[in-house]
Amino acid sequence: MTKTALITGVTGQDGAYLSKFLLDKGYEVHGLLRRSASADVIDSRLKWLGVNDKVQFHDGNLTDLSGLIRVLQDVKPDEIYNLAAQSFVKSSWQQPLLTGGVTGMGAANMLEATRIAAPEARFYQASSSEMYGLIQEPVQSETTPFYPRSPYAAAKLYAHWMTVNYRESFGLHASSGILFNHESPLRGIEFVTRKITDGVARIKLGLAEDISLGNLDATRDWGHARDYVQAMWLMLQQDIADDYVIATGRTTSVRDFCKLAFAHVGLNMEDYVTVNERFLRPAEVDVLLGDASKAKQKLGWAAETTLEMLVSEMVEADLKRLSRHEHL
Ligand code: NAP
Ligand code: G4F
Repeated sequence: MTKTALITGVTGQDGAYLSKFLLDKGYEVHGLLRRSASADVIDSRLKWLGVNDKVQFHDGNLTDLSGLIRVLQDVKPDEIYNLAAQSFVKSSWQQPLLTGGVTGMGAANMLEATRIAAPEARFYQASSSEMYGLIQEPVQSETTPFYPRSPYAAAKLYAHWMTVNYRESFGLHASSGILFNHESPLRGIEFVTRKITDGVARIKLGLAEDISLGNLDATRDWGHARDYVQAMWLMLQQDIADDYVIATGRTTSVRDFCKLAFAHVGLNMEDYVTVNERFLRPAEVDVLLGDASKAKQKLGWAAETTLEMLVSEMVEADLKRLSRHEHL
């Protein structure tokens, strides 16, 4: 029997990869679409993956509970993936209340709408390694205490505990995926990996002279979004809902990510990268390194894409995109 999924954040990086993954599995895929004046570009990621006309869109916003209830009543999903958020950490200091409202309360709205209108549906919450913040253990697992360092992380932590709470209080099949950073050619241009690969491609093509970055010493456990959406789905196929860390188990500095990206086109990063205070944060998450052994043992999941593969795929995609004057 065909399964039905509803994805919030369907126009984002993960929403696009998850849509493709579920459509390939034979799902009927519905997406929540927030109203935008830029309607002509809003489905550009789905288009890039060739699935924009296979997803059924529904107007809605995470901040509007009654609208969410109506969408759930219409769609009657078997699975709900709550991926929508104000997801850019740096912006969360400029817009702390909006971030709390969308990323925190928005998730609570989705849980509440599910409880009211689709209590039998399985629910996935997009939690984040950013919740570990000022890390309390050198390698972070499901049992590592959280220490959020940004309004974004505090909002995600609220959403995470609300997910656990709705599971324990109301018996919802609600799982929380604590995903470490995952990237792809569809990553937003404001995030550091894509900013670097786009910059490298511009420099190589003679369209730019340098890249201005912030903290080069921060390290992240970077994987590929395509691998990570599989883990989301696997969580919802389990009999019992639970929380899982999803990570590669390797951490790399922003500086070393840069070196790899420049090396891919035969250039040295030292000749092109400058540091600008503008890109520093009021509080930094210095290191993230995940232990995904629970996901490996219980879900049979492990990251397939190495950092080298990810960097080369992203640089190549940006070279192609810029050569064709395409934008994303
Ligand atoms: P993304 O590319 O920034 O996508 C965010 C999505 O949320 C977009 O579709 C956006 O719509 C939508 N959205 C924003 N505000 C909304 C609102 N008020 N109502 C409805 N939709 C709204 O994020 P991503 O990288 O795909 O990440 C997916 C989720 O995983 C996010 O919750 C993020 O915080 C979390 N996460 C990401 C990572 C990572 O490394 N990528 C790691 C851990 C957790 P528009 O297109 O209209 O802007
Ligand atoms: O790419 P970033 O902006 O990602 P960040 O802050 O780690 O957040 C991402 O991953 C989280 C999972 O841990 C998600 F929850 C969240 O939604 C998002 O997807 O920054 C990565 C690192 C930071 O330490 C930052 O200070 O790169 C450093 N950095 C150095 N220069 C920069 C820059 N970040 C950005 N965005 N721009 C720079 O110029």
